[in-house]
Amino acid sequence: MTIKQTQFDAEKHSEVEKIKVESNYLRGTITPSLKNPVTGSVADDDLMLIKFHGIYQQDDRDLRNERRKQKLEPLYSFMIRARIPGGVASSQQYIQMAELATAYSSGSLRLTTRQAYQWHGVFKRNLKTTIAGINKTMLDTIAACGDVNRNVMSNPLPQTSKLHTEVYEWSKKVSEHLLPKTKAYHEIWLDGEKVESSQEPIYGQTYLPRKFKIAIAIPPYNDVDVYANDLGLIAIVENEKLIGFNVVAGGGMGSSHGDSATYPRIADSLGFCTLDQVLSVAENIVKVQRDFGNREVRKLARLKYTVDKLGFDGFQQKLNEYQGFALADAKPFEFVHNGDRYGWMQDETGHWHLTLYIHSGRIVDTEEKKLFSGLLDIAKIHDGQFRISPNQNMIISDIKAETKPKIEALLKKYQISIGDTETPTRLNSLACVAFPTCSLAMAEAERYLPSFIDRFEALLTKYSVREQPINVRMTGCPNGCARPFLGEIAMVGKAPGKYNLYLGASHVGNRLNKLYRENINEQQILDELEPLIKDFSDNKTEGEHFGDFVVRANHIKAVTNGLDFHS
Ligand code: SRM
Ligand code: SF4
Repeated sequence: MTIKQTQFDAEKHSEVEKIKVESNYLRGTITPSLKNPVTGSVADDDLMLIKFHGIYQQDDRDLRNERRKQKLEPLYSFMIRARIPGGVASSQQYIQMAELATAYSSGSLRLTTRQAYQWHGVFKRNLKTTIAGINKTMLDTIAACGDVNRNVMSNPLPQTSKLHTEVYEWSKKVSEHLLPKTKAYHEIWLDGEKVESSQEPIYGQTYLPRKFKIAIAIPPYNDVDVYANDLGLIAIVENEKLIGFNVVAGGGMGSSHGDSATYPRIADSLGFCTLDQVLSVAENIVKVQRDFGNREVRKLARLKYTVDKLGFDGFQQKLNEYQGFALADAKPFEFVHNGDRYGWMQDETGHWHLTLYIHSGRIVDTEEKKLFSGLLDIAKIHDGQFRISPNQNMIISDIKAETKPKIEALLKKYQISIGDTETPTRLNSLACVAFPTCSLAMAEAERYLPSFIDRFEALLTKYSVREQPINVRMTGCPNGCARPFLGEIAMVGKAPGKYNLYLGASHVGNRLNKLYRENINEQQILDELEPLIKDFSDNKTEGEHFGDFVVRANHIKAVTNGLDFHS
């Protein structure tokens, strides 16, 4: 079959498509923008292009009004995101990343819900040095953002070293395979040799219509929230050997308040692929999206909308045509939850792994706790890895038996939690960044979640269900960065102090939740939750989770398909 790749259409396509096509493969005017001393920002068109290089321009929203009053431009700075497939870094790399945070950013490292590191608050004058520093650690920021495939997630699986290594290698292979091939990144940030033109064999000049995300899960753990991805791979293991992956496609969380054309969606099952088919399947799903995704309206441009536009059968047929083969039937598997497993664990090689609870992934020193310094000291005596979990936590992994007591002593010294003092609900809670750095935030999330959980825990205690693990997720807007629509309870920001309350996702991450109450404040949320928690306490069946209970007890309708999310 001959594939006719989408060409830019100035009449129909959005402004962003024009910027991409005129950028000479993502170069734009980024270099002159960086040199312009008059402003702390970059030129308008470059705002979009720097995302492909792993960078977002932001401003401190806490200071916006004050600076406006003083007739100053906003306090611009940049957020840098590393591409780090599977979230795995060596101790040495961790040390170097922490040093960059101290030297050039606001002094914290932020672990993301997609297993990446973020540096916030980097000023324009320090951007090149910071990116060069990240590259010196043998990591990079290419395609950490932008209309391309992003960081490929994989289960950090501390229980078995062999399977983790095998699956992690796949996350690297898929990530490398789908990387943009333009030399713009090396030219701009690393002073690489100038190349006149570039080729993008997979993406073409206009790249993808929108971001694209891939995650690999290893059942029974769905900690990557595989169904929230454009492409999900579910590892199938037989006789302790990885034989291939079940393929799911068309997942995503983002939506806009009040716009029912947008909706979160759970990925559909396409079948099973063998290991030698993986790269072809990933590449061809990307190509179908490249050619059939919506390039006119960006908020309808994710693969999930392409799948619904073509219809599931139509999408599958296109994919078969592009890849030249059909997938086999999906293999059986089971997920048990989508959270992390905290504390110490020993693998089959005798090495230890420690999962630490990091509130919202923020590694920072505060008056109360020196988490940043503590992890840095641990990295200095540990010669294994640091793995980020898909839930913003840190796994110190491959710890030798003789290093374990030394790490334990440092944890004690710095009072770092191994997840044995918090409630299961706090451990299962997630919040996105939101204020003060996120330009799209409508309400607080990371800074507010801990105090909300304090009050929610009081409710759980009152009704004797404090030990129940309930997934609570909070975001500052409906873009869904903490995957709120897969929370058994979710609060999605509507306005300062006001949230939409969603209920009824499954505990294993394979069913969406649904809007329960709109635009309410903390007290109203707790008042709404109290009778439900009481009912849960009185009437739950053995082993039943809160999300399943509220559906069974008819408090909320189950959402089996993204198209039903608003109905
Ligand atoms: Fe996100 C945009 C933070 C995971 C859906 N996300 C943003 C931006 C960059 C705001 C912006 O565009 O200006 C946020 C920067 C805040 C800051 O100051 O750091 C932001 N997203 C994050 C992170 C850091 C949240 C976190 O607390 O960890 C996560 C970084 C992941 C990474 O390492 O790559 C993050 N974002 C997600 C996820 C979860 C996931 O992928 O598993 C989602 C939902 C899944 C999905 O994509 O459907 C998500 N982010 C979005 C969207 C909505 C996309 C859509 O389809 O509509 C936006 C807005 C956009 O793209 O226009 C967005
Ligand atoms: Fe920002 Fe909204 Fe994402 Fe939160 S969910 S980080 S507020 S874009």
